[in-house]
Amino acid sequence: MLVVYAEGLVSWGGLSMRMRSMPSKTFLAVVISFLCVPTLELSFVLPVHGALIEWKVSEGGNGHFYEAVLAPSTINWQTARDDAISKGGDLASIASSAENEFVFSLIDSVEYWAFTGAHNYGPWIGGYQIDNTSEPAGNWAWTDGTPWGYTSWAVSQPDNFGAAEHNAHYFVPANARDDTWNDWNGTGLLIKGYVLETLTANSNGDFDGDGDTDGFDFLEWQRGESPDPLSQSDLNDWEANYGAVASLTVAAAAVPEPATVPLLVTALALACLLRVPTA
Ligand SMILES: [Ca+2]
Ligand SMILES: [Ca+2]
Ligand SMILES: [Ca+2]
Ligand SMILES: [Ca+2]
Repeated sequence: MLVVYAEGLVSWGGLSMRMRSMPSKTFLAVVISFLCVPTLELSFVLPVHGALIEWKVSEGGNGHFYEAVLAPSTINWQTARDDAISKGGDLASIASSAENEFVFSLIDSVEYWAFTGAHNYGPWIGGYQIDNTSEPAGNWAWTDGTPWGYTSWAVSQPDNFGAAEHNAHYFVPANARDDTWNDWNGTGLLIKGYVLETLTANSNGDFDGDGDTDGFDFLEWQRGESPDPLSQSDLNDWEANYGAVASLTVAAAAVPEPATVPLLVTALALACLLRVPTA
C-alpha cells in the first residue's frame, strides 16, 4: 500500500524514503526512471494535442505562437474561443495571406477536417460578425482586435446561409483541403477544432496542452517538447505552476485509484528532485 505524507516522505510496501534527504540526484533519477515506466506507456495512449508553434520573425512571421487544437468530438465557436482564452490566447486572427498560409499549414491534415460528401469543414478561426446589419460580408471582426482587412473566403462565401452564419472557419466546397474560409453558424456541427493564437509561448507549464500541469508535462520538457526546448525558464514555469504536490498528498491519503498511483509517485518524486540542493 502506498502512503504519501507531507514533507515528501513516501512509504510503499514497507519501504520508506524521505525524499528531501536523499543523498544524490543519481539515486533519485534511478528511482524516478523505474517509476516512470508505466507513466511513459500511458502517455502514448493519451489524446495528442498540436504543439504550440512560433511563426518566427526571422521567417517573415509576427513572432506569435499558434496551436491547432483538436476537440474530443466537435466544438462550437464560443466554446472554442473560451478554451483559447483560458490558454492565454484567442482564436487565430488572419491579417495577411502569409499568416493564412502559415495557419493553414498547421491544420493541413485529415484529422482537423470533416468531409460531408460535398464540402470539407475545417477548424474555427476568430472571424465573427459584430452585428448582422450588413449581411453577408459586412461588419466582420477578429476576436483579438486585429483590424479586419485581408480575407480568404471560399467561392460564393460568405453567404449567410439561413440568415444564421456569423462565424468563420476553414472550408473547401470539395473533397480537398485549402486555406479558404466559410461563414457558418456557431453551433459546431462538423467542426473538429480551432486554431489558437497567442503572443507568448505557453508559460503555465502545461506543455502537452491537456489543461493541467503534471508529471506528463515534465516528460514533455525532458523530451524537448516545451516551447523553448530544454530551457531552464520552461522548467521554472513547470515547477512554479506544478502546485499539485500539496493536493496530491491529500489525494493519496484518500486512497487513489490504482492507475493513478504511479503518476502520483512520479510527480512527487520529480518535484522533490527539483528541490534537492546542489552541492
Ligand atoms: Ca493573427
Ligand atoms: Ca452572417
Ligand atoms: Ca456560409
Ligand atoms: Ca499537462
